[in-house]
Amino acid sequence: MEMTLRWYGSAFDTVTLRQIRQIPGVKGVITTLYQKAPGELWTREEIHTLKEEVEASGLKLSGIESVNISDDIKTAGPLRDEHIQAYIETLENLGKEDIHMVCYNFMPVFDWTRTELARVREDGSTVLAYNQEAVDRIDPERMFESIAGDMNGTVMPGWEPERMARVKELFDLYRDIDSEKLFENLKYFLEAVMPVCDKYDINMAIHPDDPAWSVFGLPRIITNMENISRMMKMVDNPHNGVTFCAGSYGTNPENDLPEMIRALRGRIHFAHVRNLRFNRFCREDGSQVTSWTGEKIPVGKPDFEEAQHLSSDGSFDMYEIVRALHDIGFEGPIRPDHGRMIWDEKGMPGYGLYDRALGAVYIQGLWEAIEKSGR
Ligand SMILES: [Mn+2]
Repeated sequence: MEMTLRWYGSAFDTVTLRQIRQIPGVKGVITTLYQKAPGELWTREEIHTLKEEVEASGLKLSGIESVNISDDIKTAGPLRDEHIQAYIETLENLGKEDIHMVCYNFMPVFDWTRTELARVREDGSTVLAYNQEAVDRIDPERMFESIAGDMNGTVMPGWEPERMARVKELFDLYRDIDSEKLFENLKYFLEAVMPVCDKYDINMAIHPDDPAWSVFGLPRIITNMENISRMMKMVDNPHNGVTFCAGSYGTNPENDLPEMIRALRGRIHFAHVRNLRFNRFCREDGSQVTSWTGEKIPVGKPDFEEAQHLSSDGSFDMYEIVRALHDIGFEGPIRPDHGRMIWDEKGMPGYGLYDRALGAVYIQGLWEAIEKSGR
């Protein structure tokens, strides 16, 4: 594995490349051209400039998160082919700049969904949290306003104000899109981009839907092993793989994360590792769920909050997650995921420096111990 940190670029991120360079073991960043609209072409020159900036700090540009997919591609809208063509050319330009991993997602309207960006925990840190009752109560068109006050003045990926101003229009766009149509449109997209991925050895790594269930009646397809298998079979190419995001798949406690990792050997191109704590969960019929770690989760509409990376602070067994990645011989970029806001840092919720740095070091500690104990 190659330890990395996500970085939004010098114009947007509160964390600097210099700071990232000083985190033990972090060799690269995962970044993006944050100002680019989905469907827009990334020129080779723009990519080259970004890469030079990263390399000047002593880090590697380990991959892109994300080259976003336009709504026309997701809904088979009138500009679909034009946007796919721009995506293909973007991949070509990335390949020429020796960049070989591209993360993307196929979520309708909202990117990841949380109801709180700064839930205060016992130790005074703040974290992102999700409460199903709050989601059920809220008018989706008001979703953005409800969390905008907690963004610390940052622009959050997938929650850009320009995009949220069009949220009603977006809901209309997805009115006739069910999960079957979404799968069909994903297939169309993947078939179109695989040749350029083959040519430049670019791994496409789809990010799961977060949380791993339908929100506001919108379809969500990248949620469990069955659906990932379907996605990989429908365009059967090793470059068609996944971002294994523990915190996203893990929102459903019935997703056995280590088992999924083992089943995905060879198709995990990027890993996001973080922990969360379940406060309540139940199946749709209201029945209790025992999570893959054996935890009996209190019954109720889902409520979870992000936790420290440490196993002891959340519901996941981080040792088992890292061990599974180690066992499958995972060599791709990995990053700590959302961190808590601690030590009075003000930054993009989930993407401050301090707690993610702690996460990066903890994951590497687990990795080292697993590697040495296996000898
Ligand atoms: Mn993730």
